[in-house]
Amino acid sequence: MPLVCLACVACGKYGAPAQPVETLKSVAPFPVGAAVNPYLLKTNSLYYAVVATEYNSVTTENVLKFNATEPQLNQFDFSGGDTVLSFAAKNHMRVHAHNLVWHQALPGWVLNFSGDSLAWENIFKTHIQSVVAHCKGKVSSWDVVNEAIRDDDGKLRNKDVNPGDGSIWRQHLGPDYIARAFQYAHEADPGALLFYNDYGQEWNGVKLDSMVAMVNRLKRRGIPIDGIGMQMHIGINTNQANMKIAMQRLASTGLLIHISELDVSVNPSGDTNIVYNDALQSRQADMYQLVAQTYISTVPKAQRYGITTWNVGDADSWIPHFYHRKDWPLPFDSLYRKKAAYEGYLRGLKN
Ligand code: 9MR
Repeated sequence: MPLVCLACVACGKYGAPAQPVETLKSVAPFPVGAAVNPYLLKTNSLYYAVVATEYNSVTTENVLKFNATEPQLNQFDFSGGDTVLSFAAKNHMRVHAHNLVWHQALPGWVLNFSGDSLAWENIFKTHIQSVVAHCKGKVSSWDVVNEAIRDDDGKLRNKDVNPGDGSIWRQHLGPDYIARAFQYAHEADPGALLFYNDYGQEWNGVKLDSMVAMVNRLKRRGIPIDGIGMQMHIGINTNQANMKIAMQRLASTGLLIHISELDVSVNPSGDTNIVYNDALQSRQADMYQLVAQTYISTVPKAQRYGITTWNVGDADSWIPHFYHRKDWPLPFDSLYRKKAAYEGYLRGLKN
């Protein structure tokens, strides 16, 4: 028998349980999530452990998008989505599903589809209702319509008007396609919370005004919309005052507010010689802290749907690939170790 100091036993030092370690979800007064992908959940145990330990909400990054779920007309594929849904169920996590209607991530058959407005309405409604029905009972919420508003004038994207990044849905279904998307989704799963999700609210006042007006119109008409996703793909120089104004304006609709795709770029200008030094890491930590604090101080408690980062570790981020630049936008590094950004985020969530 080992020699044991009785005083230590009495004071709890000997064999005392380790102090509970703080995690994002243990300190946050609302759900905290990350966009995840099934490939990493299956192949990387570090990734799996970090997601399961730190978060209590997940968003499906790509696997419930149109091109993944209906790659051919009326042929549905939920393999990737089901992996994420069962991971979440096993770990008692909320699932925010993303997304039903977007002008991107469309399969070739939709882009090449030809038919009258009735035929277009049919593929639109069938897609929404099949995907929502499949996930019914396993997801809490949906991004029903994603990024429908233009950056330059706040009008609806329309492939007729801006072919490069216009919406094929607005082109073929008319401006009220947004309201109908919410109605179709609600019919298929009346229990799911339904969100409009977009980016740029913190830097684009025209777009912010247009978004607030749009959701207020939908609400007045009794369209089943429950929340707004504020993506917040921001950078270390993002303007604090504008961020707060955007949260205030969105919250003034009375809807739930989800910071839905947060990441903080440290290299927005694409400097090829950039070094991710202590100064940059600390500015990034401050920005993560500020976002969490601003959300807490600005969005009323009952309207806080939570904060979700877009991916988990720097190596998974969409930013370096999409912008062809070096960047480290997330709270975890490429080996899923906590960064200064994580500590800043934690501080902000504790606020
Ligand atoms: O992170 C996603 C990336 O892996 C995909 O290639 C891309 C196209 O489907 O979409 C990215 O996620 C986007 C999200 O769905 C909507 N808001 C912007 C996100 C970053 O581009």
